[in-house]
Amino acid sequence: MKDPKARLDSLRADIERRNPAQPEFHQAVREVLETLAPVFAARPEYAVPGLVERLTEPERQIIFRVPWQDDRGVVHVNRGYRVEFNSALGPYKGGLRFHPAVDIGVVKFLGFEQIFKNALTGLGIGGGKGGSDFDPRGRSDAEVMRFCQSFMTELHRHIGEHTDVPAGDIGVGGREIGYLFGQYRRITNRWEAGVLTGKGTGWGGSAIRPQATGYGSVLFAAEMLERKGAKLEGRSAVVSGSGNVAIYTIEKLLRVGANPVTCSDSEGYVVDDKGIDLELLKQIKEVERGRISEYAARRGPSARFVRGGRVWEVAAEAAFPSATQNELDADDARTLIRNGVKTVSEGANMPTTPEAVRLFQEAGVAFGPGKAANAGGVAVSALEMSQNAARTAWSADRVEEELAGIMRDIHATCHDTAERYGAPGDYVTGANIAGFERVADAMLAQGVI
Ligand code: NDP
Ligand code: 2IT
Repeated sequence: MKDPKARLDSLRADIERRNPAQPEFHQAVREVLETLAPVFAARPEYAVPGLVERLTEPERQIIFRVPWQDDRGVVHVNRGYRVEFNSALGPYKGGLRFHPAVDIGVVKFLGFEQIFKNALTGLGIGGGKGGSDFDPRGRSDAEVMRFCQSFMTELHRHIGEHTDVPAGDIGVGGREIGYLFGQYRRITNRWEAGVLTGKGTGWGGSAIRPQATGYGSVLFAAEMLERKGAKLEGRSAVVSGSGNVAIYTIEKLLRVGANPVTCSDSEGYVVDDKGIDLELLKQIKEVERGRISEYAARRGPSARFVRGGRVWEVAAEAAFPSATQNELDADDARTLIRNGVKTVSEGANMPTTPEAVRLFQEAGVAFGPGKAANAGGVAVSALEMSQNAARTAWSADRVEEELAGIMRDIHATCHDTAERYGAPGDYVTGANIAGFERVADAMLAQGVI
């Protein structure tokens, strides 16, 4: 057999050839394969032909038409996706993204990452992802409802509490999950609470699910710093994005006594010298569904809006990329390092480019990859599934305690796995290998399927 590195390189070339024009998927696969050579060298049972080939090929890919009418009666046609990537550890699990940039390559990158992330939670969930190129921006509630109903009219036949359990992601929050759940219930005539997560707490949702990703990302950063004898308390932080993950990252940073000074959207960023005013941010983004430029206009002299600017130019000791993929590149990493950043925790999926990751690691910055650092969201989704199965609802305190325990375990698993494979402090290698081992063990035990 060829040496593991050469074998992985040739596998990678094959995957790129068979999946043309999917750059985000290629990037996600490359980042994982690059770190697996040591595990193939140390554990020949994983080097069996076909294992990586199966892991990088989705079990099922569904693409469908989503027709809907806007408030003026004009018909629009969007494309819907669900990629059911791997069910070795449990039902497919992962969010739905509604954003104009969604295509099959983006959904596959997200579904691929989700396999390893979900494995790291230890909670018995497989990996999947879906969404649409529908742009919810500027659409009325009624338009969003009609879109969600049309989307679910096709999706319902592919999902189920024991099959595939979607949730939110960019452009999909509590409002959309409500409309999707309503249509699923109407079509199937079943009260099947566990078919979707991120539901309202009055009708089967888990406490703390909206907070879970952001809270978890801050907990992961705190764990990384603690290993270095440092704390988040008293430190300044830059956060990108102003959606679900960013808002609850800011909330948790304030709770642990750190000072978050920024947030952003696709038009620019806000920097607030007094620290972000969480209530004002929530009012503008969650209640009014507005833009963050309004935050600066309403906050007073401590805040300014930098149109078209990059949040990473603001000096801080901790950075939380929480918007979208490839939003933090090598130049941004150099700026952050020059300004003394100590830790980076990925709230978003794959927000840091591979070169930027390398720069952080070379500079000794504690870097938490998304599949570990943002796993709190899907972990609480799995807890929501448990509560639904038992027809019960846990208190917010209980869920928050469980979340903290899960994030501590994920951190320890990544940390210890990296050490075991001779890469101490490298959470990217630790997360990829630990996630891979769990999925690969289940796949090998279940035969060639
Ligand atoms: P939201 O839709 O709530 O917020 C998304 C935020 O990111 C908005 O501020 C949005 O700005 C910004 N954004 C989106 N696309 C772009 C872009 N192309 N360029 C610049 N800014 C952009 O989504 P979430 O907060 O839920 O998701 C954020 C990230 O976290 C995503 O990577 C998602 O995959 C990841 N994630 C989410 C989890 C969850 O539970 N929700 C769990 C784990 C990871 P604008 O309004 O201008 O588009
Ligand atoms: O990227 C993610 O982990 C999510 N969007 C959450 C998935 C989920 O099923 O809760």
